[in-house]
Amino acid sequence: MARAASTGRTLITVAPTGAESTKEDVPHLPTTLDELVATAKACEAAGAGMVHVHIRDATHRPTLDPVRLRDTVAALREQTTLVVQLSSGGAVSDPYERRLRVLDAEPDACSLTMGTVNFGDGVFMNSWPFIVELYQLSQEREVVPEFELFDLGHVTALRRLLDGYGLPYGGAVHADLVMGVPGGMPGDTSTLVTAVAALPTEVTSWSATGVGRSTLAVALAALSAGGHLRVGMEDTLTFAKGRPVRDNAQLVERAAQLATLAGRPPMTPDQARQLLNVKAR
Ligand code: KMH
Ligand code: ZN
Repeated sequence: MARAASTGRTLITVAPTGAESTKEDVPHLPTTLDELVATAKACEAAGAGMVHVHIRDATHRPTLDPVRLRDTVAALREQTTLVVQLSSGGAVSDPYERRLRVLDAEPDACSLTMGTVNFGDGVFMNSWPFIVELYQLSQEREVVPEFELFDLGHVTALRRLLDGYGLPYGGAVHADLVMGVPGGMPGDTSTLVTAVAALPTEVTSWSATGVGRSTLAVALAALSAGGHLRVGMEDTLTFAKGRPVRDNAQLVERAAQLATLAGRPPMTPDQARQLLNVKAR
């Protein structure tokens, strides 16, 4: 069923900010560049190998401003050794043209969502032509995509993409199951097992993310099935029932403990680079 993690180690990706929570509601959400870098450093120390980045503007609102994106990539490269993955998803309101321009910032990796999904009260649009254009751009710019799969149909779309357009830059195929989004696949063990069994054989590694209350259930299921983990305040703001998340490092620390308990301790950023075969920049 599940592909075993070949390295014997777990890639922990931290998604510290996202585009959905507001600074007003969550004052400790890292929204400034200084806050983002500080959280990235703490998460690296706690066991993260990659950071999935959404940025905010001066008023803490989500933005895909090209200059800010470049500055963010530069600052994260300077102050951490994490693999830097920029979100190409942005916020549900971001137009395709701006999402494509994310690659101008020359990150190590980018997210690439494999289909449209209802996203709470909004719709996260990813038409087939857009997916293909973003994929071909990632190949051209030598940026490693992480295929975000919010639903089982997105797994089918990944099969179609690889058949039609070949392997990503670097040749490794990394997918992330994003589970528990209202409108996407549920975050539970049986769904994870089904989705993993359906992954194309070209997939060389996969991780899972449980949104909201499904965080722990999905992390435990992923570890038992040989997968990697994504955690962070983009995905959950509750550490345990009635206990808000302290910060991103707290979520990474717990993921690292679970991974260690599962016999596959966290991999270093360098090992993450090898796993994903990112370009040396
Ligand atoms: N903020 C969501 C609408 C991604 O980063 O690529 C999209 C998202 C996925 O978070
Ligand atoms: Zn994201």
